[in-house]
Parts: sequence; structure tokens; C-alpha cells
Amino acid sequence: MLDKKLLNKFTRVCERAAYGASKFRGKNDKIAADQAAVDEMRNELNKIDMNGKVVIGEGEMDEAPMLYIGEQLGTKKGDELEIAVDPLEGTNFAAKNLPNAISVLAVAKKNGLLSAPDTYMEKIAVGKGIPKNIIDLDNTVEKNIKLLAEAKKKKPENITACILKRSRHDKIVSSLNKLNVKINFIQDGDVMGVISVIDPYTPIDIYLGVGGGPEGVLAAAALDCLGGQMQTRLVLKTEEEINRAKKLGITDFNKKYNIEDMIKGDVIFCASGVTDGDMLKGIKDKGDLFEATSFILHKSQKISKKVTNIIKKWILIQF
Ligand code: VTB
Repeated sequence: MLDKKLLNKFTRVCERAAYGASKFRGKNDKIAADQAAVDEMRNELNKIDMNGKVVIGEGEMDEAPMLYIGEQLGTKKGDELEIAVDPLEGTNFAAKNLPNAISVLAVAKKNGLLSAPDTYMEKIAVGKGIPKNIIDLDNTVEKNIKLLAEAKKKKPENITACILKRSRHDKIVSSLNKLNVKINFIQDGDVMGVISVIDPYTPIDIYLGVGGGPEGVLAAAALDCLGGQMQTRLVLKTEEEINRAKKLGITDFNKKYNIEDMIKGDVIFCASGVTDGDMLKGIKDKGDLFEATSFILHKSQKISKKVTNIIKKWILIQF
């Protein structure tokens, strides 16, 4: 089990990363926004008593200054932890000051998180109360929607699907249209898109489509705490993508991952709003302080809550 005290510490990590990115909201510079989030995130992670290792990050090798896969973090006193980070999920949203930019991470013990390469990933997710494993990536869209509608005792036309607006999804969209399913398109940010299947305040019943692999594992961590279902499969088309997967220890390139294949044992998930969004408020500037709202989850402790904290902007550095 992960120590109870870690949740607050990792929440602070996300809050500070979101604060860093918030300084670049609307400045049309997604690289600067991302870098500011990375710098704050790394600085805060290094204060935690742990032997932390990034298993999902922004680069796959020693790609400093980004938080790269394999990077060691923390004071080196404490448990061996694996960390998945996306310091700024929705860089476009932050750069254009649009809703739903977040800072997000997940933490587990050693070997607890799937180390996914930064390639595309097929994803399908549904919320609670659906018989296990009826929704499958190898089913047709029609079959999945019909099974879901039956399980939810709804008609397909009363099902709402969330999907990233990309031309690669045209076929899925036309199948959904034929069934008269309502579609909630998102421009970016499928971590929150996937999580929306379990949010009682949104009408989303199912998430479908192809997005980033790292984002898929982060969303799986949240759904694991909340009791949703998700299935994923890496999209490894080129030799180069296959080599990247191999380097991370993946041998079965067509494997369908259920949540328990991506997340093992206890897990913590934190997401803090950078810009105001559907689920989270963005950072509010309060002079020497800032206000951050986060969605925080700890599986073994059955914690699932939204918290708003007021934090000092400046950290005292002692020379
Ligand atoms: C995906 C999705 C992310 O960017 O990685 C997407 O998982 C990039 O997709 O949540 P494209 O290559 O088609 O643009 C996000 O939407 C934001 O990082």
C-alpha cells in the first residue's frame, strides 16, 4: 500500500505544476507553458521522501529538461515508487487559454504502472455498473453500443459517447451516427475525456478512439480508483514505434490491456486545473498566493475528492 501521507504531497506537486503552466495561459507559447509546468513539477517531486522513478514522462530517454522515462526523483529516502506524469495535459488549451488544461500524475509502487511508449493507443472506457468485459476493442462499434445500451437499460439514441475530434475517428463517428448516438467531441485532453465516463455530472456513457499511450495509462489509474472499465491497445505501426515499445519491455505488440494489466496494486491519481474546465477550476491568482483545485484519488484509502487549496507562490530558498 502507498503511505496515506503521499496523497497530499503529490497533490502539491500537481498544484505547483498547474501554477507554473498558468503563468503562460493565453500566451500562445505551449512550449514555455509546458516547460514551466515541468520545472515546478520536478522541483516539488524532488522534495518527497522516496526513491521515485518516472515510468511515463515527456521523453523516452535522457531528454532533460523534460521529465523523461527513467529519471530518478525524490530525496532517495523512502519507498521505491513509479510515477506517470503529464505536467501539462492540453498544451494547446493552456496556450490559447481554453478550458480543460490540467497537470496530472499517477503514482504506484515498483512495477505498478505500465510503462507505455509515447505512441498512439486505442481506448475504450465505460463507467460503473456494467458487466465486466462486455465492451471490447475487437467488437464493432455497433456491438459495443448495443451491449452498453442493454446494460444501462437505455436506447442507443440515449447513449452519449465522448471522442477526440480527429479525422482518424471518421469511421467510428459514422457508426455512431448510424445508431443515432449523441457525440460529445473534445478537441484535446483525453485523460479527462476518459474519466468523464464515470463523472455523475456529465452525460457521457462511453469513451472511444485513439489518443496518446501515456494519457491512456494516466486515465486507467483514475478509473481504477473510481471503479470504471477500460481497455486499450498500443498502436505500433512503424519499426521505430515497435523498437520504442521493446525498449520499455513490451513483447506482445497487439496485447489488449485491461485496467489490471496497466495498474497493479495501490495507486494515487492527482489532476489540478490550469484553465477552468468541465471538472476542475483553473489556477486563481491571489497576489502572493494562488488557489488550485484538484481531483485526488487514492485507491486503497477509497479517497476520491475535489480539493481547493491556497498556496504560497514563492518558495524560500536557503543558501
Ligand atoms: C492525444 C491525447 C492528448 O493530445 O495525445 C492528443 O491523448 C494528440 O493527438 O490528451 P494528435 O496527435 O491527434 O493531435 C492530447 O489531446 C493532449 O495532449
